[in-house]
Amino acid sequence: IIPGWFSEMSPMWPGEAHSLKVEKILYQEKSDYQNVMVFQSSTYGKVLVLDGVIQVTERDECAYQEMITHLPLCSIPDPKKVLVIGGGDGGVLREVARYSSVEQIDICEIDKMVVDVSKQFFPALAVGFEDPRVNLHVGDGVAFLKNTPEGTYDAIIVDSSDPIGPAQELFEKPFFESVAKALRPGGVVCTQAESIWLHMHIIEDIVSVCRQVFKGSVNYAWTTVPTYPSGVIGFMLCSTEGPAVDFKHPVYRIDENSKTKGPLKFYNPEIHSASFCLPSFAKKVIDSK
Ligand code: AAT
Repeated sequence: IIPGWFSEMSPMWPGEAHSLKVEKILYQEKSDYQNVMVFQSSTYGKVLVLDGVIQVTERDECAYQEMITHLPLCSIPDPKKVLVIGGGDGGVLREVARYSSVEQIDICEIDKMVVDVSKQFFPALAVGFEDPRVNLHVGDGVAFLKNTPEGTYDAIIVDSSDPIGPAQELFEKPFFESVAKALRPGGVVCTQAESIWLHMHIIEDIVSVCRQVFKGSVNYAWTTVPTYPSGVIGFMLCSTEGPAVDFKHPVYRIDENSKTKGPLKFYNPEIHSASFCLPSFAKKVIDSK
């Protein structure tokens, strides 16, 4: 441990720890679910940390929030009802709000403290909560989906933390089954699906569960996020039985000239298609499932 630096250590990435220089610790509290910390870093702006794991930094949040949102929403023609699980910082909501076709945005975040801390320290993320289409539910995403009527959503985005702690069930088969039920035929899901460098064993399990549960298509995409472990993070993109979804060729393009929202920083249609190209070692495992 280096004094004045934050090092991200976890049994999920043994033997390595990415570090950021700390200017100032701005917040530190224990919620009902996890330790919540915010610090000012020297090079990535403000950083939100839950149970010692980096969730967002001001500098690279665009890569994650834009990809986890626009990969699913640009893959279907006119998304209307969207559910976000996790994502209490509001960044994904901000991106969903770019679609004029969207009529309803539900979010189920387990930890109210994440929402409050984001409103206090991350206004550029929490702005997502200001959209009038947003309905915030504070609770467990697993329970929320169990009570969702069948066929409710066009798209579900699972912006969850790692499978140690409150997000564990969000990586298990019963959860994926309730996601599939809550989607309309030909509806899409995008879930945070860890790193090909660190978690091939977890990815392998998720892919094989998804192939059993989702009768449309099942795909893995990935992107770079410098402050996530190993610098990359992936997503599972699946669709339910119904109108076919070709994830690799986006059908909808966002109006980047919209005066209120401003231009995208990371996502574009080329990077959308490219994110499904996998290195050979990962392709071999994922295709074999
Ligand atoms: N956009 C920020 C990135 C995140 S945040 C993950 C959120 O999921 C957290 O706010 C956490 O409180 C919430 N969460 C965890 N478990 C549940 C649950 N069961 N139901 C609802 N919300 C939940 C993800 C960062 C990924 C980090 C990769 N190393």
